[in-house]
Amino acid sequence: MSSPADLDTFTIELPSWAFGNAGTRFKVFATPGVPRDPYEKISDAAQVHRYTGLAPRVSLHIPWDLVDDYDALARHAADEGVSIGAINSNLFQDDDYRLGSLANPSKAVRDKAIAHHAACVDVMRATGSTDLKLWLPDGTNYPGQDSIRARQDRLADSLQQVYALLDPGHRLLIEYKLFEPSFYTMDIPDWGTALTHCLALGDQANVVLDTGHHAPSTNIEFIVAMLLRAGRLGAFDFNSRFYADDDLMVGAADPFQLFRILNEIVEQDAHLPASGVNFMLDQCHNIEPKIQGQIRSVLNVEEALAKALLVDRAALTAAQQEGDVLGAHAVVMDAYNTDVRRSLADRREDKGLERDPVAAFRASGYLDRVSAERVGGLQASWGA
Ligand code: AOS
Ligand code: ZN
Ligand code: ZN
Repeated sequence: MSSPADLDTFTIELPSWAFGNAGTRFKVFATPGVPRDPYEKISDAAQVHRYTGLAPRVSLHIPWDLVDDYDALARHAADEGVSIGAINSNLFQDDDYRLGSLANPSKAVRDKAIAHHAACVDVMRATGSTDLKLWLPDGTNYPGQDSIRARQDRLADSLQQVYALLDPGHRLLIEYKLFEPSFYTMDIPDWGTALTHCLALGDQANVVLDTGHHAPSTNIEFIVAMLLRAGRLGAFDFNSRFYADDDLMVGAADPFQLFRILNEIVEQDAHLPASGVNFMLDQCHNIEPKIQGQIRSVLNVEEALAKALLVDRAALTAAQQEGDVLGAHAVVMDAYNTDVRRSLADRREDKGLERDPVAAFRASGYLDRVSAERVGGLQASWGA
């Protein structure tokens, strides 16, 4: 049975790329104090954990976070009080991938993409990461450009080779996306395709649900319920969208949707660490301050979870059994409409954290210090 005390074990993973300069294809705005290397990205991420107590892991992206010595990077993370989370591969920034990577018609290109994952698994071994995260940008732009079926066959074969690279205890997390960068077909456009590949691969393969990767009005909580039922919801990429893959702060565009998602999570006890669901953020902060944007996002997820934990499950089940449509709906809405901000601030205070993490970070002087120290900070490398 879920309880508000479950908040104690809930954690959120931060993306290293949230801390670098990001933007759209129109403009990348430079921000004072952005990290100059992966070490500084981890230091910034550690600030989010320091003020929220909620974000003890950082996802890396290879090659954006390339360093000579991953043991040293993992030690730096530990010194900062965090650890390395998922390792994200990159299949979208190489000229060889014009016609795709793991589904490319050319075996040589597919082999190159598979070899990149072998390098990512080496990073996992060096950093103690257990999740290899694969977002496949492959697809086609025009009917007839390539065979949809042949691409799936090549993809299945390549994925098997990537899966074979994993150690016991490693997981392959496969992320789907409706469109972009390909606009006619994506080779993994939806949860059905991702799940089909995961089921063929084996128990170590799970689906990643990025909240921005669906058609408008898709019922995402339904997908959450189905993937949990199948035991294959490996992770979230949380963010907000108004239109498509906007990568805005989670909980900003539609806090009610975030609550509905977490309500399904709590119903199946998937908020508990034993579920293995990795609650990650996949966001970019193009115009707002980045560390504060991450703090705000982490708090938004915690707030939605706190409300979902308030749902009176016994009353809800009783109302559902009795066919009391409005009664059941009221149980859920009562929880959503509860203001949990004060009780979460009280919890933070009890744990020795500041009541208002954003204000505390702003007052800390960290940003002024790093802005003076860091000159020539990094771009996130990609605005999505
Ligand atoms: C792309 O649209 C996906 O959301 C990816 O998860 C991610 O943003 C990218 O791979 C950065 O690592
Ligand atoms: Zn994503
Ligand atoms: Zn995305």
